Amino acid sequence: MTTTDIDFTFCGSTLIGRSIRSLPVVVSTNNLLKAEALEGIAAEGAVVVTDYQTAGRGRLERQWESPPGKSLLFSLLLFPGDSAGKLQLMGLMCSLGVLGGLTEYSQMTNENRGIPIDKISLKWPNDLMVEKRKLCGILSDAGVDKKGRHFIVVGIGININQTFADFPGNIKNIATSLQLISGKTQYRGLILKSILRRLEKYYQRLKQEGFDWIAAEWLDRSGLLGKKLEISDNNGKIHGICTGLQNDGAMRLSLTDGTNKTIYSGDVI
Ligand code: BT5
Repeated sequence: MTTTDIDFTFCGSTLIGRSIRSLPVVVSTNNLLKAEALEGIAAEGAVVVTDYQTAGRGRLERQWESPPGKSLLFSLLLFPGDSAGKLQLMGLMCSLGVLGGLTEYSQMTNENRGIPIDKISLKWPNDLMVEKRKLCGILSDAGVDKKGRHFIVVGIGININQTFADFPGNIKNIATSLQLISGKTQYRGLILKSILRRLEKYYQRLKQEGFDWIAAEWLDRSGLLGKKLEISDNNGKIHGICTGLQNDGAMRLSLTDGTNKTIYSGDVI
């Protein structure tokens, strides 16, 4: 499968995805768009999508692995105002956008796509999971361009048509794809458009209402409130019960010793 199965005609958005660039191969869509944003040569809402990344990145310089043509790998450029402290929220908003877009795509009427949407869950801070296997990862990078404008590049990697054989050994047991959960080949172009349309709605809402709804909506959709969580961060592992998210997206935990803790970054295990 190549980029030819991604139809990049207008996706119906006025901002997110009004300019979509499709490249067969790049180092990393985040690196490319961030470099352009720093130079001030990419417009708000610009999207770069590729078939293959030679050095796709996860958080903390981890690798994002994907064989050519099997995934949806894209980045988008946002100008959410002063971006200090907004990275986490943009990731949360985009994970809601991915879930909403996948839901819309799965309900397109002319064909049963076979995707069990109710099995897809949100994992803090911004993964989409199916039964403990990762379907989608999101990476947000912040910067300030030459004109002093704060920007955020959000990179999204979704496993679409991988079989187990396509995953390298180190992630075979922790990854899944839409094909694996549906038993069907899926259409990356349609999925991309559905996600961009959903992100457009969320981004317009953010521009009108501000940021405060994002964490609340994410928490509601995640079903994590009151759940026992184990989170690893720089200081080790922490166990606690989720008592909510702060408006900036940080996780609030009630620990077994009765104290409360706020976690700004880490991985739910
Ligand atoms: C992420 O990091 O999950 C963010 C991934 C973002 C990838 C997109 S693709 C487009 C854009 N351009 C980029 O260069 N990146 C973005 P993190 O939470 O740190 O998870 C990384 C970990 O996920 C790795 O250490 C592996 O364990 C695992 N992993 C790597 N590739 C995977 C895959 N295809 N599916 C599931 N898990 C994977």
